[in-house]
Amino acid sequence: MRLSRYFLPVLKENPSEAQIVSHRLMLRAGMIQQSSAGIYSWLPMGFKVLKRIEQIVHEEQARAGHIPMLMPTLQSADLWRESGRYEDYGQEMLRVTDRHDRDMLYGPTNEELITDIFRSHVRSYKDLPLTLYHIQWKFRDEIRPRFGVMRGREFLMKDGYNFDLTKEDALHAYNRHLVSYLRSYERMGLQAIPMRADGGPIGGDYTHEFLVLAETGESEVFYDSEVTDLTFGDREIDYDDVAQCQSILEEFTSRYARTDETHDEAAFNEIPEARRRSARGIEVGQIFYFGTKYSDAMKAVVQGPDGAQVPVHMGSHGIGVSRLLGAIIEASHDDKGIIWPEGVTPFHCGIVNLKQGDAAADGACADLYKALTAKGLEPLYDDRNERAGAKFATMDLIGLPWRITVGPRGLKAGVVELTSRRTGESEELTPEAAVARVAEIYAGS
Ligand code: P5A
Repeated sequence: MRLSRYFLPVLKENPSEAQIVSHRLMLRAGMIQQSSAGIYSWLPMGFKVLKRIEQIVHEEQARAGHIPMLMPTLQSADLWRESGRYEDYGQEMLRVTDRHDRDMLYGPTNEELITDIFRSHVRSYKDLPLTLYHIQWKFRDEIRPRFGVMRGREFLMKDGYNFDLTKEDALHAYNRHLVSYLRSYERMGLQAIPMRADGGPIGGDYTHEFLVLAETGESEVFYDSEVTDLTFGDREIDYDDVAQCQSILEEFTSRYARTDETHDEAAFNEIPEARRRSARGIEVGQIFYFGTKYSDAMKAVVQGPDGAQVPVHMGSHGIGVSRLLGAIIEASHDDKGIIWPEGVTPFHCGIVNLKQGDAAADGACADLYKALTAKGLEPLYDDRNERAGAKFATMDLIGLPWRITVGPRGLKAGVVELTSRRTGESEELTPEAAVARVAEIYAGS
């Protein structure tokens, strides 16, 4: 993409409504625009990152054997009356009436709708296990929408639902989700720690939230500092291997790590004092096992191996896709702007032309652009007639992890400059070597 032809409405001033750095930077970098309280338009740069995050989620769900689909945003109130949640959900649910006076709602989550789909089609235990998921907009009429996309009213969620014959099978589905989420967050450059939590309006008492530690986080958390040493890394996972998934769950959840809702002071005090931590975190996902809560209420039964009709065991599993942009920026920025992890960056590399209009510089930039594109990379070429300082400031603000700077002086010596946004370190390389370096950095991601 050439910047002169893109739509990147960066703001020079700090927007006064933004209280935390991620919100401020998303507005300044022209990623989002508020349309009303807690509801945002996703401008091209923000939209691009949102899609990168969705892509990672899809890839990791596919590995786990979970099946993508799409359910609507508007749902009939009748299904929610069946489960009993229509009244229980309270004012967070946005209720609407259609022209025939039918009660509808903008889905805050989809347990009822998916259970209805399941019971319409699945009759036998032989069709289990089954895990379906989608990535769809949700609406929760939060009392205090704030911090930009962190606590929105309309927000994008990945929500998955497992259907299993037995509790044991459903717990394996739970473990699969835990493993696939750990992998997903790591690919996004985040450490998200699973912590024992509360079931809230979704239900069930076996649930973990995934928290990214950050001072601006809304959740209060308590943990053993050893949990921060755990990384998932590059392990081979067989998602059908029950014992392997269980051992990963144990590895990541056996140490004390809880949100304030389930915090147990006595258990916490058993950790050696030097390892006790209380901090704040951003909840970027949550997984639940709630047994037959919905299948009992909505009569989602299958014929078991002995011929009897049994309610299925279920769980639901969510990732806060739009919230993740805020969480990633909270975890990765400096005073000049965003620093995107390679896994989610909107463009792989910036190209800054120090002397637009200079034939050699223009030609070298065009060649770099072509060569990077040929390697399957997406560069953002700042071809505007701006001072070098302004171009660097924009690149630093929008946070592309790598920048190639091209100027007539360097070109005379046959080199361009490759700079890391994270470390600020630069290297002089031939244009060919710079392309090869950038391609190598992204290989495999
Ligand atoms: C799990 C999937 C559920 O709704 N039902 C389907 C279960 N879980 S949850 O924890 O309530 O939500 C899942 C994730 O969605 C994000 N989230 C939000 N993001 C932005 N703004 C909000 N107002 C908001 N509310 C929830 C969180 O990341 C949460 O973990």
